[in-house]
Amino acid sequence: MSIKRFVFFLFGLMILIGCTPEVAPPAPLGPIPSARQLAWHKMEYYAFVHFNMNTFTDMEWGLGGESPQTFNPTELDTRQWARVAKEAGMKGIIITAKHHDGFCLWPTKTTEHSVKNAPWKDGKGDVIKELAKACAQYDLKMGIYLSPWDRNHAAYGKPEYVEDFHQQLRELLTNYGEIFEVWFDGANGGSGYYGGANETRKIDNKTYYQWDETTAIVRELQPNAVIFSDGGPDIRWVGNEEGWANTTNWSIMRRDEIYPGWPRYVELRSGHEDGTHWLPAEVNVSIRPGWYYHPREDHQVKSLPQLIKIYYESIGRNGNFLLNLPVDNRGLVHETDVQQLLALKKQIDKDFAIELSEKQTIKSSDTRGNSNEYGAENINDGDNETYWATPDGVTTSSFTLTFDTPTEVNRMVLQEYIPLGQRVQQFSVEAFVDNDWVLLDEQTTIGNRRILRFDTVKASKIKVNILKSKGPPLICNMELYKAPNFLTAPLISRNKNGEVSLIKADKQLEVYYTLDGSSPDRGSIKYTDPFLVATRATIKAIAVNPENGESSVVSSKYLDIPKKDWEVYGPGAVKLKGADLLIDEDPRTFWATSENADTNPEIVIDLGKQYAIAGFTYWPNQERYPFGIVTNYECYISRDKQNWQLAGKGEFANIVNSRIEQRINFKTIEGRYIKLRATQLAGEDNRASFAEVGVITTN
Ligand code: FUL
Repeated sequence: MSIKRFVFFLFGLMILIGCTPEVAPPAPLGPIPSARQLAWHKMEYYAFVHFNMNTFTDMEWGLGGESPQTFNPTELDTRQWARVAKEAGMKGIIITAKHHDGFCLWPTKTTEHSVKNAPWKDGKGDVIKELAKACAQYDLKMGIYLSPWDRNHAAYGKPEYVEDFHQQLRELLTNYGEIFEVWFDGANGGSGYYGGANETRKIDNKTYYQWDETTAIVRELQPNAVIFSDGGPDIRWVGNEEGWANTTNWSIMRRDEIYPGWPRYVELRSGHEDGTHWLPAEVNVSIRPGWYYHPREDHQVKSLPQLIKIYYESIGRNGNFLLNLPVDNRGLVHETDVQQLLALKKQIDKDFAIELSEKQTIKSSDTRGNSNEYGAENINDGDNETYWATPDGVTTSSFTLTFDTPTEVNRMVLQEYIPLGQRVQQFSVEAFVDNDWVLLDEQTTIGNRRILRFDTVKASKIKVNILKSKGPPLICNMELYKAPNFLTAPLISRNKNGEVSLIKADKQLEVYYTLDGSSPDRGSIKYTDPFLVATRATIKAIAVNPENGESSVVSSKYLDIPKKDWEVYGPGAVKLKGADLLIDEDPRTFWATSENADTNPEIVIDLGKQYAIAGFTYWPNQERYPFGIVTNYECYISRDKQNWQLAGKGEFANIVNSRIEQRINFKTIEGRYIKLRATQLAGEDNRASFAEVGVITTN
């Protein structure tokens, strides 16, 4: 028998006796994740809680000289935080144990600037201990944010402070059970209280905190915890605080180039294709504009469409999602935030309700070793430890799922088997619809988890083409879903010309509206394109899901006369340049009077013709750091811009804390010109700002 024949005989015999020859597993490719990083990838979605001194001083960055007496929550209940996080589907909570102002939420031995000198619980409280207990009760993991920058510490800038910083870390990692993540913030603005010195201190972010020693402490005390900073060493920042990763997102980076405060931070959004270390991205964003609680942002909690977008652009783009909850000064997650968190959970549950690839057949012509061990059926076996792999050298390939019956699909989840490295550089997805292949999407990276959203197709097959990969692609999971149309009330917007648009969150929805104040239903006017509303009207609109007839809640907006012919003047009948921003129907833009304005800055609006005016509206500045908010006003009306009649004066109560539209009604006066005078402004800036001004007419 020749050698060749003998080998065939041997293989035949082995198959006969049921023992398939073992296929060598694919070799790891490039940097691979550590065990602690792999565990972190499974965390997926968890809460950040910014709650500390700033919560009581209404600041984002405290100065460091605040009195511990200021920290005094009235209803602090960490179990409420944990319950909310759990109900929202989160897996852990990271707490700001110490922010830049230096106040410590636990009774540290390193400083007097802590809860032990606060009135809360007579100085016997420990927020970290309470949170650790609550997390244990709700089966959540706990993480710690410890700011390296400390604006309170007298020795900040000297080696003594770093000793205390390390000691604080030791306390936090020793006394509160298991910690899953330690969060080091790269921010440093220099100036501070520093024990009363009130000066600016510069440190070298790369060397001052002795990062090697810092890492060693974490490894020693919490070997399973990951360390977050701009550049890791375990987890990286995603390079923005808005809640998105790039569509190309490598979990690897040339880590040695990165340090806290790295100026090339935009590269953090995509990672480095030629990375030297596993360094996956965490997407941190707040549910409100600020990280800390400010009553003035109560109306700016992110909407459901905003949160959904963030979900798909973080978790769906190979990142983990760290959503910040600014716990309020009672010590509770605010009711509005709770409502939005639960709305997000409900919508995500709907989107991913029924997995469609289960029990369907997946095949590929390129299977490593032609055995089941690396066959395509591993892709939908519900087990992420098994995966499809191609033979060595085969980096372009595809796999196809065949449905028993044509099935509607609009979401795809794809996962690479990352313990052996991230590989895929380019891929596309096709659907077999009515005997034709249709391209659904073409993208770059997959990584731990990629979620694609596409228009619903009724497909008999779905094919994933790996177009480019650094080595044999290893795919451990694919899921398919048919998310229902995203049903939320339409957004009503009107431009300066008076044209109204009704914006829907999902293009599959139908929108119906009325202009007479009655409740809209499917028999009302169907919206197709923007339309002119030239008179006063209350528009009410609903979105309807044509799939099941379900309708959204009603959105409603009062529209007065269009602003098409309006012009804005300053004192002395000068037309104000750029002031159109205060009559552009968009409260996100604003216009402000100039620096050296009179003590009572004012604007005059020419309405183009005479109306019966019965009031006005004012939107205060919606900027993150607003200025020039008018708190007290006088309003005058004139027919000729010469003779003015006082129509109303007063205060916009609570406008700084609640920056919503103000509506002031007065006795009807005929006139063409309206003058708004600011008799008092919030803050020290003497400019008056106007985000939007409108009138209320009666004819
Ligand atoms: C930033 C900090 O300066 C903010 O205050 C906040 O803590 C955010 C999460 O990180 O760098």
